[in-house]
Amino acid sequence: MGITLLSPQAIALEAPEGPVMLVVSGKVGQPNVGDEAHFDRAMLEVLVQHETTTRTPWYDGMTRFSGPLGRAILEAAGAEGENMRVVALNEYAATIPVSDVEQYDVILAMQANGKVLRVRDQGPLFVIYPFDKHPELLNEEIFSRSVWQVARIVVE
Ligand SMILES: Nc1nc2c(c(=O)[nH]1)N[C@H]1C(S)=C(S)[C@@H](COP(=O)(O)O)O[C@H]1N2
Ligand SMILES: [Mo]
Repeated sequence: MGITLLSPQAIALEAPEGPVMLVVSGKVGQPNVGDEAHFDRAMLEVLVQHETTTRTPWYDGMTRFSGPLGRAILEAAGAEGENMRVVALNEYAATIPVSDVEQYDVILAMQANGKVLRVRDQGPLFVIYPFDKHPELLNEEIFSRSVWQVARIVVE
């Protein structure tokens, strides 16, 4: 099933000014550095944000995560694809179907309980699914898509 996320009105993506936190490559229709879309922290902060308060296998008790919606990142990059290959700093990678971010409010969390996620606490970006709202997500397949220390997304 082909999915089009690029709207004709999409605003051109400006080049990053600060350190690059996320590189989106592959099927990117809205590149800002070569054929890739690079995002610094400020650029990620102006995308549509979402808060997810949930239990996870990685933190004790309920944790409030916040960050841009996965679909907002894809839209900003003008991404058109079926899958996202999400790659961590340590090269761990998982494939997330684009349908997941359309169906669920999946975020790339930049903060947990109001504190910026540093690399040492699984930042700078942590894929967080809304587990508490959708208990069907509590399974090993979705856990394996819950990539922390995200550095890159390849849209395929
Ligand atoms: N960056 C990174 N994210 C990752 C992983 C990893 O090794 N590195 N492991 C994944 C897998 S396979 C699972 S099941 C969950 C839970 O991993 P844990 O049981 O080691 O906490 O995190 C996922 N996210
Ligand atoms: Mo896993």
